Amino acid sequence: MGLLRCITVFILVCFLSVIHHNGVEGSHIVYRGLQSISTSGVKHLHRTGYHFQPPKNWINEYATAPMYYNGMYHLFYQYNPKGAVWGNIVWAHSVSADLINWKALEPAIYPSKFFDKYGCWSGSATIIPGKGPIILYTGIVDTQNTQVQCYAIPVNRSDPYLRTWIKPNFKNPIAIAEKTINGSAFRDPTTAWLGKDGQWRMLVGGRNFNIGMAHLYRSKDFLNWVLAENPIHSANTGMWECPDFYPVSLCGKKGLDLTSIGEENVKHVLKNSLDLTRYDYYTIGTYSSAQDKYVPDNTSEDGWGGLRYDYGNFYASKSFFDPSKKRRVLWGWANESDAAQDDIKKGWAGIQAIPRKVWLDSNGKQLVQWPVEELNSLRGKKVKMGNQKLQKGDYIKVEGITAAQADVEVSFSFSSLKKAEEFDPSWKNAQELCGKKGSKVEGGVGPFGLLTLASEKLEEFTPVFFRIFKAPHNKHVVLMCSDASSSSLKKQGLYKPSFAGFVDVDLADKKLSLRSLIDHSVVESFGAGGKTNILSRVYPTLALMNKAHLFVFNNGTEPIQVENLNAWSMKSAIMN
Ligand code: DQQ
Repeated sequence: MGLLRCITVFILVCFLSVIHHNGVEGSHIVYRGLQSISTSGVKHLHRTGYHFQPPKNWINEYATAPMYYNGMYHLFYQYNPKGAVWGNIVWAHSVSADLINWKALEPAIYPSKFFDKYGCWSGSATIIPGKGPIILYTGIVDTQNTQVQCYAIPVNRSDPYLRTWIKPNFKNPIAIAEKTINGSAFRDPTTAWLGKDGQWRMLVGGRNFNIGMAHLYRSKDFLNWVLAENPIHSANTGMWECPDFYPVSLCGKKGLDLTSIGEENVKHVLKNSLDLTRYDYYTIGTYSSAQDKYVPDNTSEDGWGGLRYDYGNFYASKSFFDPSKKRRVLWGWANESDAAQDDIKKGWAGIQAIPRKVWLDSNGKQLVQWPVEELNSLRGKKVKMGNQKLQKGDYIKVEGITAAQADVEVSFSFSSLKKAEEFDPSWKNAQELCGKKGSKVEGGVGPFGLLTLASEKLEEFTPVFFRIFKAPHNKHVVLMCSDASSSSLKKQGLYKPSFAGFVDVDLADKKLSLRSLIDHSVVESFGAGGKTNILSRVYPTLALMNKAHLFVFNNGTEPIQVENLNAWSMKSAIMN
């Protein structure tokens, strides 16, 4: 990192830390005057067809306590029943048999006790062998946002929907901030795991000055919890929200449940949602159960330059083990990129990314994600394109599907990398690079990819594309972009970033693949089989419904071959 960039980042960290040191820390922007303005009518314009959303109002952390129990998937999410901005938070609850079609139930957890009078914030579910599920969540006890950890249990665990939850008075709250802990930065308990020593363990996100951390608690009975002397891990990154800690198998895509934590033949993943950047970062590393310590591998950087689940709009995610398909499933929340006033007008805010299966890449250095297979049940009419050459400047329309609500899988190939542009090693920041070298800036190998949500005459479009650079020692750098800068003619109040990430992929076969899930105001893309993923929120004004189009394009001098493209119109899911 250049000296100037280091200084800028340092100043930014200090500035943001100062804001966060005012004693009351909440993480979401609070619009007191707006949070209880009830919705006068829901605008359907940019609502999604198959990405989860409730009928109206604000959601965040859709994936608070995801779980599979007795044949049903449960989703609880942070919800404002009174308005379209953050506030009045309760745990809304939906259930599904397939992770795609959802039935809304009444809120499961809402303020009702002295320990959660001012809010029921995020948490997790743990299924206790022989006893059933228990939810751990953060209660807000006062107007200073003082946070404590609480528990709730279902009234009737043989109810397939687990509709009603209670918070027993006995031992609730189970953890309050001790003197060493900052009580307004102490939240989001993880799923607990049972150690080989017979003790349960859970993590709670926290911050001490600028050090983000995952506090470790132990319990013999799930009711009496004792703070361990040291956090399981910490780093100089600012507050850690919604930590998630789980084992991954060293070979294959099979998921593991938390009983494998601490085993020798597995790796461990620690994910933190960094409040200062509002992105989800993870490291891959080793956990020693003897010391109760997690240490990231030296290939996994801790902090703002580290690996991200998604290089777009994806935050406060949570994973769970799905025993029915022996997989780990990851959920993330995608906030709006428009202004709070827009959200009030449209009567809703926040969607959920498509649930993703997650596993360790064969290189052992990163995770790979892919939409759960159940999504394919929504695929309708299919069109294909194959052996289509794209010369520099070609834009070829993919006809015959509903391009505003579609699933596209494409594999591109090229015959040589000779024309790739030189990579300047000072280009550390993919998003900055994509901002400079957008889809229209001519390159050598790339930019090539998909033009999603495009209007007929290309006044609006969201390109998802690759650009390949030549690096020293015969290596190549692959940049993947999802660029919202031309996504909408609307000028005011929209955040239109050139989201981007580098893709660690072997180009020996001279091929790159891409999948994009397009859904009216979201383009969720998976590069190189899910190695680098980017979700963008966009608000077209022209590229709407049947006026939206899909293209393949190439703006590099090296011709690109569309080897195989399959695109499907997507049916709408049953959504709450
Ligand atoms: N949102 C919740 C908190 C969490 C934050 C409150 C993350 O529990 O830390 O709605 O966005």
